[in-house]
Amino acid sequence: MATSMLESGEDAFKKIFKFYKRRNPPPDYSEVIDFSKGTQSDKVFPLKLDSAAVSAVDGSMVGLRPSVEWSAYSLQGFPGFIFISDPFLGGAQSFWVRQALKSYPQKPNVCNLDLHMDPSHTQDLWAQSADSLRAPPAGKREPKTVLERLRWVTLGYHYNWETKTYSAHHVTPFPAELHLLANQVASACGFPGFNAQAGILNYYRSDSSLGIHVDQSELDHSRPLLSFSFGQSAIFLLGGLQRQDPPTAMFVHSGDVMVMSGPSRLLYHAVPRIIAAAPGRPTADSGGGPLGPPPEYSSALEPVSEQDWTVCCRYLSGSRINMTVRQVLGPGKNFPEPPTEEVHPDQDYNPPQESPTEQVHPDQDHQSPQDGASSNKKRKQEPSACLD
Ligand SMILES: O=C(O)CCC(=O)C(=O)O
Repeated sequence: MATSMLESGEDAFKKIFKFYKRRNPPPDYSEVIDFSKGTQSDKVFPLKLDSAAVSAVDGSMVGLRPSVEWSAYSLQGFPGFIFISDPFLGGAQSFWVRQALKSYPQKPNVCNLDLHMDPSHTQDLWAQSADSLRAPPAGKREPKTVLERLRWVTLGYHYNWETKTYSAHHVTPFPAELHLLANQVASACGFPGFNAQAGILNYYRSDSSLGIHVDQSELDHSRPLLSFSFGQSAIFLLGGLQRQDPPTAMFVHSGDVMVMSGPSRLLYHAVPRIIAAAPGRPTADSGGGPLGPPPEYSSALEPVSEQDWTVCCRYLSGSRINMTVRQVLGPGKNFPEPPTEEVHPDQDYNPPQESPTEQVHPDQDHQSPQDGASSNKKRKQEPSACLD
């Protein structure tokens, strides 16, 4: 959508969000930046990261190539925004996908299903779903498995969707391997000592979107926000400090890593659309492609069995997983005692929404996409109202 078509003073972000969310007719993607094509766009510049930050040995511990080999880019007009085009070793994405589906939804982590399901039914979503997902598709519309009803998981300091805050009183151990992954990526981007303290995993179906928001609930904004994507592709919109600033659209593919830091840490952003990954991209339907079981050299990553991989492939054939990792507190800092109003809630941060056409779950919030994207006021709704 040409920026010249926007009127001054209007909510340009909302207009462009709706443009890319539109189903009929589908949007024109010609202006969407594709970092996998390198510096094809004149807004994209190669970025030199700290080549010594992630060695071959350190990287392989978490499935990363050495940082000297990464394709990292900056984007004109967005200082502090870093896009790393799939820095993972061939096969290593499968480990992270399995973690996101099998391990991270487990207790004591928190997920959307906990809000309205009996605890005995949210104990092990993988075990409840694996057989159905392993079975060949029956052709007719099948009821969704609980894994397919997962919309978000929180890790570490658990984000409270109602108060839009983190608290010292609701914290569980942050997964060590994800901490290490985040630490290595952050180091390469110039943030040594990044301490992953909170994670929000978003699980998108093909018709999901994530509304326009700013991540500002963390108490220290000098630390970057890291984002890891797996599975189907998406359109990601990165805007400005105000809704009037027109966002830039970019494709995010499986394996891509985004870093929002410095002046880009508090920018509006959103995901208006999930897009089927192009053939040959490392997603579920690429069969024995690059997202297959990890190779021997990533020995620190527990291998993904064929059986588990079948489940992941079936899940990913229509889904995208995004893991954001955040440092909540500055180095050596604690939560203020007692908590004060100084905590700034995320504006409009809500988990991914599905389009109102998919009315599978009676208790799902059928908020229209426009509602999800248009309001700039803080939402006070119950988390369960906007979840599965
Ligand atoms: O799914 C994405 O790429 C974006 C996720 C996001 O914006 C968030 O969790 O704050």
